[in-house]
Amino acid sequence: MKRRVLVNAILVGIACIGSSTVALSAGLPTLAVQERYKVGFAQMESNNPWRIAETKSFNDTAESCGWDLISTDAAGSAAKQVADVDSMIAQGIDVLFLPPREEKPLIPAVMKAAAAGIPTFLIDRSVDPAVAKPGEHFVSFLGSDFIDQGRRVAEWTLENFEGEKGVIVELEGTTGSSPANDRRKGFDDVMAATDNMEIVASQSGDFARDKGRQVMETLLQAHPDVNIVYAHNDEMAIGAIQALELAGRKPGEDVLIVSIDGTRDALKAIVAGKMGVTVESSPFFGPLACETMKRYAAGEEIEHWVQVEDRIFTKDNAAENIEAAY
Ligand code: GYE
Repeated sequence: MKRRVLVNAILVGIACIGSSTVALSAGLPTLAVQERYKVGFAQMESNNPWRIAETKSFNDTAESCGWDLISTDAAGSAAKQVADVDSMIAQGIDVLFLPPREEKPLIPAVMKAAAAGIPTFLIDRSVDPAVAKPGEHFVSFLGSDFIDQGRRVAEWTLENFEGEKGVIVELEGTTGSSPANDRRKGFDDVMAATDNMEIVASQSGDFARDKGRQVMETLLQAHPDVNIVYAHNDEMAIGAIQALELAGRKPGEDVLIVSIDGTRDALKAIVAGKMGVTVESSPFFGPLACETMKRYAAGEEIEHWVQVEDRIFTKDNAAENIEAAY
């Protein structure tokens, strides 16, 4: 950490002298060191606290990083997100920060930005790596290890579930998105190798609270014996808690709720004893995006995956983290 800060200070120093350096990776467009950058941030939707916190993080970083920020909101439509990127390219952005809603439909946006010579950083979600490649079509993916998040939730569940046989309902994120694909894989692989655990239903709640509640209501009819709910994010976990309570169940007592993100509502639910665990997935990408962009402009070769480290929140530390949560 310390070393990174030092390296950055030196790089910022180079930037101040005004030298324009060339990126080391072949095939990628270069980014001149400038005082101000015209930056595009193409957000996918704003229907949950995670997305709102992420957008705020970019807005809050803009001034100190010298960004003239063009932000859009695709309102949950991959097609609109592609169109938003198109329009940013037409407006002549220097850099693109893109959280691709889904892995495949956003490939055209990445390819068009690459063809237009605009360095692109994928933020918080990735695209299909078989088609669009870091170091070639985009600079880097900045984000968490979603397989590991799913695995950590599964391992915590195995250690803390007190029943004899786990009857698991899984609420998946947005179909075709990298966190939904990988959080499912990480969790399911652990459970598949465990005798007393069965995933009886797995369905998408689109990472949204309302959808999570509706899907849980339906799945509860078919699987009244459910005693573990794994949600791919906290918003769906909160929706599931609502559905369970409405049906007279007691989340935290007769159903163990486990999830990912670390939102304020989830931490409160842990403190209230309704939720067991949430593995962190931080939305505060602004400062990391700034730092990585500046390293790139200074000619440093950027790792293809700038990996974010995630904490884990349980009853042991939820209360003390509520205030800093979103
Ligand atoms: O977990 C979820 C959001 O892509 C990591 O997207 C992100 C996920 C996050 O909608 O809450």
